[in-house]
Amino acid sequence: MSRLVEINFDGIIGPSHNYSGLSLGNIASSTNAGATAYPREAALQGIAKMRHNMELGLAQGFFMPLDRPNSGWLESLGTTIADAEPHLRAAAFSASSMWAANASTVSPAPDAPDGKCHLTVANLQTMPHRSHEWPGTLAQLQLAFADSSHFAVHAPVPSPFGDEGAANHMRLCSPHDAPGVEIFVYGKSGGPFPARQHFEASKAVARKHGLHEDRVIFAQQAETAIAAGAFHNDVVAVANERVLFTHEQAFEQPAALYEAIRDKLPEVEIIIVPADRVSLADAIKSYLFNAQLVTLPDGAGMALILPSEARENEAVWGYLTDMVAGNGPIRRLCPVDVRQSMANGGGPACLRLRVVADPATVDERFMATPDKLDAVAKVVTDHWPEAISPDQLSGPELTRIIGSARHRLLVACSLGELAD
Ligand code: SUG
Repeated sequence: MSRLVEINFDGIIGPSHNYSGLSLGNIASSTNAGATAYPREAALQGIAKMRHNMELGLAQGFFMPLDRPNSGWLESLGTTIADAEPHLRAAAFSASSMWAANASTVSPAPDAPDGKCHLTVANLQTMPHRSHEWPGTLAQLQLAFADSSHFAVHAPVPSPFGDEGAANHMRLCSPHDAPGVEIFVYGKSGGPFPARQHFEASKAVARKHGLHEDRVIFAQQAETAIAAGAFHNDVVAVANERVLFTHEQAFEQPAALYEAIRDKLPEVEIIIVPADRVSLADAIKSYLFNAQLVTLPDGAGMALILPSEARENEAVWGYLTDMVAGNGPIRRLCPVDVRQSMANGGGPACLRLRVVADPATVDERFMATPDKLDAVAKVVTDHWPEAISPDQLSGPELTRIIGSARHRLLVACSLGELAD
């Protein structure tokens, strides 16, 4: 019998993690440009988050870091790691596939007429350093979800329509294994910053997944939110089962969106955080909405797995503690330390891709167990570079260390076939 649960697949933070300031409109990335990064510490923080969530009783999977620097991509641009201009070299080294929320858009089986879980790999074409992720990500999705009686993995939406995956997609349902309402959030303009998710890409994904138009909503991201640094919608809103937790200023036309949701899912609970309690600036700085909103087992309600930065912001923590003291669906706050990722604009929710599926239908090499996480942590501890500053990226020795570290991880996880 099939048992559909939400599985969180975290991107293991790769050995080339660094701060090159590559993402215009992502305030943390720009602010920390040039700083020294600590890949080993970063990956161990990510592993600790996975362990934390497993201890809560949640299903956990992971994806391997991609092969970096991507010399094939540089070759297609007529250059090499040694000769590339610094901005291209940095783009080739980026460990950005750690943010698995941008790997793909997922429509679980109960939403699709063919009864399969559909995944479209995101093209991420707005940012050069992310635009070359998709072939490596697609290879992993095709392995992890190879069982074609349960999954359909789709190629990316073509250019010029930027698609950033699940970071701009929310699913409301009650509970996970019931048919859901899928909300595709796109951007039109972000003032000085790019709007990364194109409306045409959102519509294409919904069509490719075969979703019925009655169960789909398209909503525009607020221009002011993008301009304030919400480069993805998951920086200002998160949904889980029948709960939408959102900042008041996340959407261009919030009232129309809430009405459309209530119309399609009357049992929805919309928790709107007002700007006079938490400003957009505080929401973006603390990443309070980039929490994993999860349903705890055994009827214990929902929990927010938050970045520890949210606890350090008085306005944010004040709001959250008042909220959990009330009688709402969110019962628990769990801060986790993912500071290394946060300094590049990636919170707990960015680091994971949610897939509602029966874990028995997923290639078990991608499913986490405590023992496997011990083995992953050992490879990281022994082989991930301790520190990388962007001016070190040109050295051949660093390229060798990063390549061999990743290779050891693939071997430890029996995923040698992803070697290139
Ligand atoms: O695409 N940062 C990522 C962060 C992605 C966060 N994901 C979600 N919100 N789901 C980005 O902007 C920074 C890389 C650098 O500057 O070195 C970066 O790519």
